[in-house]
Amino acid sequence: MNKLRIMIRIRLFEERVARLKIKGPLHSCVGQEAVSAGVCLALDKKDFIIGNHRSHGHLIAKGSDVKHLMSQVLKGNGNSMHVNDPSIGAICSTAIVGSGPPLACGLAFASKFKNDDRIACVFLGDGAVSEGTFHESLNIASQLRLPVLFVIENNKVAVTTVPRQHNYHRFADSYGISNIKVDGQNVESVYNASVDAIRLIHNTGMPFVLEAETIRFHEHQEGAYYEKMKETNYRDNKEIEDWIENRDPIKLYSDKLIKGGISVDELADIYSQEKRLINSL
Ligand SMILES: Cc1ncc(C[n+]2csc(CCOP(=O)(O)OP(=O)(O)O)c2C)c(N)n1
Repeated sequence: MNKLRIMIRIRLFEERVARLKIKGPLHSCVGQEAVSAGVCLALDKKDFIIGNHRSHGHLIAKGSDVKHLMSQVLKGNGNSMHVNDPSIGAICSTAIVGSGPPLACGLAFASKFKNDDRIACVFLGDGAVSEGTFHESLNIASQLRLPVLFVIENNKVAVTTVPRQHNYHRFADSYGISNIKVDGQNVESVYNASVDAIRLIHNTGMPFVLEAETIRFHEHQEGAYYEKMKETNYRDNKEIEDWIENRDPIKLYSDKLIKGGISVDELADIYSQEKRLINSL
């Protein structure tokens, strides 16, 4: 139930900020909620997360107060891309594509040095995998045996660039790092894989690469300029519609809960509570 509540909270938060038309770039994670929820619920409160330009969901799932998050987003001028909340281990989000992995290595190194058993989890897009910093970070994390969980949110597109690779997690093989690819629309799959990955990191001291195949329902950024990109058909718009209809992580998990005996009213209650929370911001 917690997984559902978090995904709904993220969705409603993203829809609300989109309506506010804030100054500066706003990258929505609508469609990708199951990755944030599945990974962050598997992490410990004391573990670190490093975000990127699309990180509202990461912070919400790690337990950040939505009021605190909204106040950062409303500062405009790109603050949505630099949200943080050290009280829940969200040390920073950084908009320079590929800059998160080295920071995660630094945090993991500090944690190892202090022997305080904290994992550093970094969220990166498939675009960031093409940056040298990702590969350097895998190399150093492997060489120094750093407790880093690299989470690749493969939404199959970097702005309008559609890359040729499909299995980014396999890069980890070259560095002797265990890895897995999961269905990023299935919150339970993401959660279970994350629990296993985190256990392995603790048991072996080695990093782990988890790739979650997902999709962004919105355009790269909110706003009319990016909406127009749809017309270029840089990605298959029919496929996106199909995913929205059939691969929505919230719908998929709600259906599963209902099949498992949870009543529609109980789910509606969660939705109403979350709606009240987000509307109060
Ligand atoms: C080093 C660098 N190059 C280019 C950009 C411009 N930029 C911002 S987001 C983005 C796409 C990143 O794609 P991906 O990592 O797949 O994340 P997604 O936006 O799909 O979540 C680009 C190219 C940047 N911020 N930093």
